[in-house]
Amino acid sequence: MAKLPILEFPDERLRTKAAPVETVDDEVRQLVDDMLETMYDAPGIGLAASQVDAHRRVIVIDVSDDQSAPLVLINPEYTPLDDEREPMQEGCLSIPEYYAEVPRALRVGLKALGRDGQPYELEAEGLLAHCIQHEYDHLEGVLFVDYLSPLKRDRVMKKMQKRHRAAQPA
Ligand code: GNR
Ligand code: NI
Repeated sequence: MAKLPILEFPDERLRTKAAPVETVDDEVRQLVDDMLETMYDAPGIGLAASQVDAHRRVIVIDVSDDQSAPLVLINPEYTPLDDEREPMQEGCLSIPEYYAEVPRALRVGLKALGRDGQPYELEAEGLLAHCIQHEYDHLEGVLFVDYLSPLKRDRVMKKMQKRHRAAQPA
């Protein structure tokens, strides 16, 4: 397994729309395993392939407290199960040290392929439901700051530019 570098906002590669996986082969399983290692190391509760510059429809999630419940979502599709949207504080490994409330469906129905290539379905609520929607957005090139006001998004942009300048002194 290998830890992969995570792209950071406003890197334009995060805006790439991910392509469906045609076959869950060794290469895809390797990507899944590397993504799990990267997510656990970060640490985060989810990671989309887009964030590690692999533009395929692959997501890993683990919302457990002890890294005991890895979920693999390949070619995921979800449907909101409520009309209501519930705000929840979100963060993103591609936008470090920034948190904001994002309204999302409280419950979703999910269909995806697992690491074994077999289709499965589940219903999720709360944090897991939010996380599924956040990760799915990454596959579409959407980031949670896109839901904020232009003023707030501008502030995040400046903060990240400052962070990247600090990381590469002239
Ligand atoms: O680690 C993460 N925490 C989180 C908290 C609330 C809603 C979504 C998330 S996902 C995030 C990791 C990440 O950036 N995934 O793309
Ligand atoms: Ni994210």
